[in-house]
Amino acid sequence: MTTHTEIAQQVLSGLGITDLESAALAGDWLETTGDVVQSIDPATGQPLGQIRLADADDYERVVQVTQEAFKAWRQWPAPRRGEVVRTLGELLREHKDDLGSLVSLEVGKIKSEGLGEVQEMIDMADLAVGMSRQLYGKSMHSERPEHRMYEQWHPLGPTGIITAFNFPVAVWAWNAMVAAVAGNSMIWKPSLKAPLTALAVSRLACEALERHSAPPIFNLIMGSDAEIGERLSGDRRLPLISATGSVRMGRRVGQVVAGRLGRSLLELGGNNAIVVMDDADLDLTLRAVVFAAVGTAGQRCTTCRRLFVHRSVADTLRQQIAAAFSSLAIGDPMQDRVLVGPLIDQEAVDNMQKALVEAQEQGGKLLCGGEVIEGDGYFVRPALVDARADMAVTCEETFAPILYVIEFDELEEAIAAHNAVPQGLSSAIFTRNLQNAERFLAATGSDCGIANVNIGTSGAEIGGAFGGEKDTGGGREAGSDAWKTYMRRQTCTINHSDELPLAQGVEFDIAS
Ligand code: UN1
Repeated sequence: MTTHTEIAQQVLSGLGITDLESAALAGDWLETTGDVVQSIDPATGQPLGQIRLADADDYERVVQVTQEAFKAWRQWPAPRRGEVVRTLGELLREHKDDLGSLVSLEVGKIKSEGLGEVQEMIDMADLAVGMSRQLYGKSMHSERPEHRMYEQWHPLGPTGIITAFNFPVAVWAWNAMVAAVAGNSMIWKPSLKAPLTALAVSRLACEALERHSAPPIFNLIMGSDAEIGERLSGDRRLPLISATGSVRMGRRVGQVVAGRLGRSLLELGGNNAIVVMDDADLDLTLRAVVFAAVGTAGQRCTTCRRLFVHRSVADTLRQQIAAAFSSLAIGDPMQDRVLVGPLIDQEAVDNMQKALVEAQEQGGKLLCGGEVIEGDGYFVRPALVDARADMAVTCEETFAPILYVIEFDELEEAIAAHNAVPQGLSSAIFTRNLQNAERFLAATGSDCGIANVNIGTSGAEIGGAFGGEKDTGGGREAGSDAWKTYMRRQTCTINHSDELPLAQGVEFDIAS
């Protein structure tokens, strides 16, 4: 039988990556000089490969190449930039299966979700190609005669992209495809828990550039948050830093970038909830809740962590969810019928156990699951916990499959509890009643960036803007006008008269 490590190595060598230690990309692959880190397969605990991190000199070289590339790339017409992105999308289509396997092996999500992640990149490329012909500015009517006003959008500059392990490549694509058509060059700092996938995708990005003789706009640097993350955030040569990850990381990035008056785009933690009304279709609800709670082993920022259930249907739904949780196939994410793979590492397992202890100390009742599965890898059973909204642990994001069930009587009460957490990413209501649905979506309803009806909290499409409020950071990626964040806006006023009238009727005649 082929081992996971062998499959990973085959995928990488199929893409021409044999020397894994050249793990930075600055136009060409760069021999880095920092520490060596291993990429660990969370399903076996075994190494899949190793890479060498970048040090301060490597960082400097990557930034300089990225800066130079920007100077050339910003002069390419946007539709031509779109052609490069189209080629990248085609390469991703060609290598979808291999890349899907690599995602699955490196971060432990099931193969179908690994493939879904690559599809999300392809969708993003398609969206960005369309955008490359739609970077519209408006024209305005000037208050002054024979004057014309319009706004135009220019490329912003070299962009830093910091991504997390759980969507190791899709989130890069959300940023990179749009940043590229917007005319920016970029530096990607991937999670050190998923470096091989980042290498593989960067290899294809390089190939797309080579095919069009384009400047090296897609660059890569591997390093820790403390070392490379800090450098990127504080670097005035990078006008935009897009960061996806924990609230703690995002708060730091946001503060450092704000300190130099740069622009940041933050997509941070969620603590998403589903509200189930007494009139909900329970079969639909059950399927949606289980996917939202245990998909990607509860490690999506959109994972459903809190379930508000109307008291009249709570017993039924609780039993159905407990039965579904207990019969889930947990195991090797590359195997066909498995639905739940491992957590990313031992720390994630420990955090889950800690949250379960706290939940019980705070008065919650463990209804099923929560056990650590003995043997290799970081496998756990999804946990269902009877809880109350005032339990502190339900206000935190624990990146693991724990679902807190909270009963309610009135929708208003559920909405108030729903909104009473620091995070504001995704939310959903299950109901067949129009009034309930509309109340959830109204300005007084869900306070999240995403609000769904009869659909779970996870699995958003790239056509809609993605992101959330409060501690989630306020950023929006993907979606129709995402490109504006990656561009600078310029207002132009042109006087084609022989006079010089001033705005607001101001008189200033130097001849009088
Ligand atoms: C994330 O977990 O950071 O909506 C992103 C979803 C995916 C993206 C999740 N399309 O679940």
